[in-house]
Amino acid sequence: MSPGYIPFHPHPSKPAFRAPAGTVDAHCHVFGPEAKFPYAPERKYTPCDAPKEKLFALRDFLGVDKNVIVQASCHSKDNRAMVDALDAAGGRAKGVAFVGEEVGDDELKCMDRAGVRGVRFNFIKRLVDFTPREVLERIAARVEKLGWHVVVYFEMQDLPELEGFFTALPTTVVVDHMAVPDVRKGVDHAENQRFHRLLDRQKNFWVKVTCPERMTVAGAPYDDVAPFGRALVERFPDRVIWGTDWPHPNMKKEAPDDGVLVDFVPKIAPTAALQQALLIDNPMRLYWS
Ligand code: 0GY
Repeated sequence: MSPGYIPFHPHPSKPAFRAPAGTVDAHCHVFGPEAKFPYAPERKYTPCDAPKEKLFALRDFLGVDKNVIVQASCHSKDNRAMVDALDAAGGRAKGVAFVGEEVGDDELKCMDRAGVRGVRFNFIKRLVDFTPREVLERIAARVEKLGWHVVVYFEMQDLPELEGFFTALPTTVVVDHMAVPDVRKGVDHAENQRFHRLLDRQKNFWVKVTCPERMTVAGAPYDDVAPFGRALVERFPDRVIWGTDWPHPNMKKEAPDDGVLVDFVPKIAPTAALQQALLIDNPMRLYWS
């Protein structure tokens, strides 16, 4: 297990960009508190406690209206902290769960009532143990009946091996973190263009333009990542969503300033129409309709 963690930024800056009313932070997490919601024994890192109260305070500070709370690997299949946050959010949060095929139909229905709208399949080897594809296919078939989608987390160099599995999924598929490109290779690199072609062909695929802080080589304010986000937003304006990734689990060097992450938005969505789609219309369609 990863020995340490970087706690989230204690004093994020007030963003210069004013998020339009109704903005959704469509990728963030809650962790613990450990005393109430212990971390999973099989976790690969231990995060700092990042309870719902802190998330809601950050939401208000950044001028964001709603959250999509995504289950991260450190809580594994125990979705209680996430569901507890949905229950407390007064309709202002939806969720994405992590489940195994042993999950009961009653539990799925219960999570649906709480506001869960998707499951996450994580293909990052440093974060999770391997799950056979047939198991994931059976889970996808079950959640499809609830009208949920599948969020996939993988790194771009693994796309050739995963693409066939992804395109066979019966649900909407939401790709985490721009498919984690290697930004040193550039937007026009064959790997990134292959990902764009996949989105072109597969109208059921969406993408989160999130986590520049995980991909950057140059550091904040992430100008080396902006061209990747902007290319996606301009080419697929009605299938992109944005989020902070607070509390930034498993970051090894420094905690990003969430205000700077909000200020990344106009760099990737330069017009009011693109911002409206990215921050409000698209996430509302995917999570609240
Ligand atoms: C993220 C990124 C990470 C962690 C997780 O499930 C997770 O533990 O998602 C990561 O370490 O890249 O999406 O927040």
